[in-house]
Amino acid sequence: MSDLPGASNASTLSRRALFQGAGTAAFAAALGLPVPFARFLPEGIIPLALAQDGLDGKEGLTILGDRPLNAETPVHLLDENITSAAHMFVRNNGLPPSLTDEAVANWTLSIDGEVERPLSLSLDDLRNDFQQVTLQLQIECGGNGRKFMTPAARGNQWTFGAVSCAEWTGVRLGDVLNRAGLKRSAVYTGHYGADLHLSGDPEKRAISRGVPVEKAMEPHTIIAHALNGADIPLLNGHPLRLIAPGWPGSCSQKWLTRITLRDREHDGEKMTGQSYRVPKNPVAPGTEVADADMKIIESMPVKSIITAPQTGVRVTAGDIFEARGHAWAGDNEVAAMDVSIDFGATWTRATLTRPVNRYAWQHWRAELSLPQHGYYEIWARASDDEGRMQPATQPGWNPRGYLNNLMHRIAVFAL
Ligand SMILES: Nc1nc2c(c(=O)[nH]1)N[C@H]1C(S)=C(S)[C@@H](COP(=O)(O)O)O[C@H]1N2
Ligand SMILES: [Mo]
Repeated sequence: MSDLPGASNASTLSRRALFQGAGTAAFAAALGLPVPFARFLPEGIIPLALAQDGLDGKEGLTILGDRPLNAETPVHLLDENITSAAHMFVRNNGLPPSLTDEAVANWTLSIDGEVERPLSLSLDDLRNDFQQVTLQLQIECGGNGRKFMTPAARGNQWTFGAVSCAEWTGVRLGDVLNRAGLKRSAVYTGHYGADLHLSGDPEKRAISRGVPVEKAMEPHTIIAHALNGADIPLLNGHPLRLIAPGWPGSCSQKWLTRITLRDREHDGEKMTGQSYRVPKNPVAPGTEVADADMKIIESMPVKSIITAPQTGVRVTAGDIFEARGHAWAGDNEVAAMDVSIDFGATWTRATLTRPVNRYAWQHWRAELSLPQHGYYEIWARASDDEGRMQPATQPGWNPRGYLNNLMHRIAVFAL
């Protein structure tokens, strides 16, 4: 069902077992050892020996769950200016499609709904008939940081690593929509992908989200067929995915097969109810909020990470060392980056680059030194161009734990 390409070794077998929930016999086969207490292993718990073994084409990711498969990137592995495919997090709501060469060769993207001329485009059509663009675009899961919400919110307990900024190549969604001709009635998109609902029921959708037409027509919203100059990894949406940068990652449909133009807000799977929505007005932590009092998340908030040094590092007191990382701000630009070595009592301005293109990560660096032997933390916080700054603790609590842009901290020991 969700077989991965290149199935030839034991580790791939283990992954296949994980995907298919094939159970403990497959775990034992993959480990090459009996698992005497396998009958007690709770469902959904992956033997560590296999979890460490990782995922095809991925390196060092922390697996949060296997059905659906979700894996985040330890922050120090995000140190690259352009996230490599191996370090790109994975967020699945369902089961990735099984892709044969034939399925990829015959891939079509349909554009329908409120358009003058419905289109059916092959990968070659997209490559040959439209201007190709290459952009560095950040994608952050709406639930990144959920782990730090109090009271806790249900869902994947992402820490800081459900974010990436890679170099994507593809075509502007706006160019494709202009080719189809938007009717005046078109106000929202609805996205569909080839993955399966967790139940395996082909009638059900894992996720189908959309964006207002203004966001769809924005020149950085693209249909991508390549990542860092190569095919997109299967787990990140091969052979075609949407990227609506700066908005919750869920707007960036993977394994893209169809975009339908709607004459109203899209109401696909995970567009309604409490999914990817936050209270219209702030609520006290723990409050239950009626669906009618929730609004769809659009731009993600200002945020940053410290990618070096790695938390727990040992440095020599008095020596100068570099701290660095990245910052981003949804639809906005990051205007300033500050770091502190004294638990936020004083702050030093870091050097911050401009984005190479809108929606690209901005990179920051600061030279630091610690006055004497002891325990320190580096705290880092970004401010956007409208004066909004990352909070030291959780921002507005919301029922599903979205948009947690609290600042990142690392531990440092001075010898
Ligand atoms: N078809 C499809 N597209 C999807 C998803 C999915 O489950 N199925 N997950 C979404 C969510 S919630 C996020 S955060 C991003 C994650 O992208 P990545 O897995 O490539 O990092 O993909 C989005 N696109
Ligand atoms: Mo997400």
